[in-house]
Amino acid sequence: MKTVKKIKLIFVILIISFVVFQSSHAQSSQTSARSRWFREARVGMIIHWGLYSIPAGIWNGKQIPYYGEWIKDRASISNADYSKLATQFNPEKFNADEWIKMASDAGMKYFCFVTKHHDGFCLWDTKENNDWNVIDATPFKRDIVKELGDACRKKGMIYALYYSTGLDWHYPSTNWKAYKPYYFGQLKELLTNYGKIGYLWFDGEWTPQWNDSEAVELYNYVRALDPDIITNNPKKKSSSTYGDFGLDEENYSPPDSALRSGLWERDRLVQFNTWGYKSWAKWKKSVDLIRDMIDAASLSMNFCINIGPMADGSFPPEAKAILKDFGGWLKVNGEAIYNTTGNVKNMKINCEGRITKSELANSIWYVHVFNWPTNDSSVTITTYEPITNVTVLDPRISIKKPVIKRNDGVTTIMIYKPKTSNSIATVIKLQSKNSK
Ligand code: JFZ
Repeated sequence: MKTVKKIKLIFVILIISFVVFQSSHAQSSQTSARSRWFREARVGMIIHWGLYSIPAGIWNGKQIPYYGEWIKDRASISNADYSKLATQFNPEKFNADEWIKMASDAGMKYFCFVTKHHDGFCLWDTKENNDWNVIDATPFKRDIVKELGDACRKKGMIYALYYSTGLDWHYPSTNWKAYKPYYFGQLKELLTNYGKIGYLWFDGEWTPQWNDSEAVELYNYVRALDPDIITNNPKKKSSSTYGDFGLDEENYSPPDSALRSGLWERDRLVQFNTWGYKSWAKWKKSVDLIRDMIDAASLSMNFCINIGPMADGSFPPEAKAILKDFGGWLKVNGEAIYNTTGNVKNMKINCEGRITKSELANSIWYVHVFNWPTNDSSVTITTYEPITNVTVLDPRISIKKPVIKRNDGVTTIMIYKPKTSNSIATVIKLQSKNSK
């Protein structure tokens, strides 16, 4: 009898811990081993590239508004006309190693590729269809998902994948019964044939055919294929309450209050109002994008920059220039972004800027000064921390000896504006006696 009771008890404990584990995985992802690479990496790149990169925002001579990758929908292009794009897809300048080198030189630690967008076109050698993928339908006939994965591994870059789960205009996701085995089969290919995948990004969960039970089944299916993988929230991507991280996607940002808990990735465009390349869309300024990245880090969020390469497989020159600026800034100041957290309380600055804190060592903070105060030209930092050491990360910028005062447990640090400062952000490193 006793052993029966014991067995029963063990069973109950097992069931309870299973339920607790299931419901708490979103919270635990903030500290779990699975998400460690994500928390350390802080910055990545995502690529939107496919058949839609050929018209690049123009159809029948007209500029088509909204996202370039939505052109089939926004210009009401027939299936027959859209399919013709596949016969033209022959990006002779595509070189996976060059793309990954550009990402790496820009300071990016992970690389996410859109394997299948809403047009349903597959950029890998899928066996789930024989007419709507890069091998069977284009003259190019190269497995792009594989080439990029190999290039990432050579460079030590983490490889991540985007897959439009809830929306497919080619194999209609509205016919759920038929579509489900199709996309489950495709996810199996992507997660088993292409080496280790850092994260999987689901999309289309905002469509009417998508529901919560599909999302839960999908998440469990993917975790069974790869127990280490992390994913965005498959129920609602602008939330971090399910799955492993939420997305602060440009144009669909969650409210600030939502960003205070959970893991997050902020995604930003380099061209206005498009992810896929558009020949006529305006470009953003590097300074705004880099400050957006710093702001994300100051909120403990990752930052992922979106690039839409051109139809020939090359990056637009404007994108290259932006990436060069990221690389230049991160090369000197990366210490203040990688392996840091944000949400620093107990520290205030009197100018426009942000604060991050090292996760590698105790008691090291980074103050990112955007604009120096114009009135008295000195940055003042007040904190409870017993700061003793103040330096600038950029060796080309020299500051006068800062004034450090400590009164009633409050440290006040005054730093005079240097002759030359970084026009994006000058990073000041603060250390206390407790730093190690
Ligand atoms: C989606 C895609 O539609 C878009 O093309 C791009 O791939 C981006 C990364 O993700 O964007 C959204 C996001 C949210 C909604 C619509 C499109 N929404 O809530 O309606």
